[in-house]
Amino acid sequence: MFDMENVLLRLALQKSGRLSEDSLNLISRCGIKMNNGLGTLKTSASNFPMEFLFLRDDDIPGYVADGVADIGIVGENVLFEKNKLVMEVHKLGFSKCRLSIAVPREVNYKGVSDLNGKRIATTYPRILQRFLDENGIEAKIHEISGSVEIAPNIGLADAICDIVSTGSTLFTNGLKEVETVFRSEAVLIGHPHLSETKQQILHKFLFRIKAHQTAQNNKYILLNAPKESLETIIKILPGMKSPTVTPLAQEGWVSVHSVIDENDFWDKIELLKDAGAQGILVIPIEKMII
Ligand code: PRT
Ligand code: ZN
Repeated sequence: MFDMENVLLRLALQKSGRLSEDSLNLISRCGIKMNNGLGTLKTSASNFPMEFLFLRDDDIPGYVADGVADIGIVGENVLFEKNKLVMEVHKLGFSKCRLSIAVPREVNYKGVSDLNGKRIATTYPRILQRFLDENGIEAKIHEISGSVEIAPNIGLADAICDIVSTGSTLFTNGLKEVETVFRSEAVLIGHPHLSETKQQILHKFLFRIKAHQTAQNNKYILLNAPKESLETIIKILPGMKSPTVTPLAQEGWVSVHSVIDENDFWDKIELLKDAGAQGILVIPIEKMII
C-alpha cells in the first residue's frame, strides 16, 4: 500500500500508565494494527509504516528530541517540565488534568502572596518556578519524586504542587486546591527535523487522528418533520453543507438527515422538538472527513 522505501515512523508510547490505554485506542481508531507488543520494548504495525517504542512517559520528550523516536505521545505537563527541543504537533484531548498548588485544609489561604517564604513540594520544579516568577513570589521548592501529597503531613513542606484530576487524592490527604498552575492534556510531539518521507507518514497519521477527533465531536441526526416546519428545522441544523431531505410515504412529511456538534446537542434537540420534529435518531459517527 505504501512505497516509502521501508521507512518507518517511530512512535514513543507510555508503556503502562494513565496515557497508555487512550494512546492505544487512538492508534486503533486510526485503523493502525499493532503487532502483538505486550510486554516488549518495541513492535511494529502490520498495515502502516510505523513502529512503536514503549517507554516511561518522563523519557519520551528526551527520546524524541534525540531522534531515537520520531514522534511521541506525552502529557503537556511532562513536555513543559522536561523542556526538550521537540515540536508540539497536535493536542489529543485525553488525559486532561491540571497542576495545582494545594495547602492543608485548615490553612486560611487568602491569595498567592501567602506562598511567600513557604516550602512547596513538587515533582514539577520548572513549571512551578515559572508560576512563582510570574507572580513575583519567593518560595522554596522541594523537588521530590513521588507521593507529593503526603509532604505537608510529614512536615516536609507547607504546600504542594501536584497533578489533580478529580481532587480526591487531595481530599483524602486533608489538602485543598488553592491555585491552578498549568492545564494539561495528552499531545503528539515530534522531532524538529524529520526526513521528508517521515513527514509524509506523519501527515497521514495526523489526517486520521483529525478524522477520528472530528467524528467524536459530532453526531449524525435523523428526524421526521412536517413539510411546513422544514425551513425552521433546516435553520437549526446547518450540517456539513446542507441537510439531506427525503420525502416520507406519509403525505406532508419529510425525513431530514444532518450532522450536529456534540457541544450544542441538547439545545438543538429542544429546538427541533419545539419546531415539530419527531422520531429523532442520533447516531455516533465512525470517521468524518471534512
Ligand atoms: O511509569 P511512568 O513514569 O510512565 O508513569 P507516571 O506514573 O509518571 O505517570 P501516570 O501514568 O500516572 O500519568 C501519566 C500522565 O497522565 C501524566 O503525566 C498526566 O499528564 C496525565 N494524568 C491525568 C495524570 C492524572 N490525570 C492524575 N490524576 N497523572 C497523574 N495523576 C495522579 C496525580 O499525580 C495524583 O497522585 O493522580 C492523583 C490525583 O488524581 P485525583 O483524581 O485524585 O485528583
Ligand atoms: Zn512518569
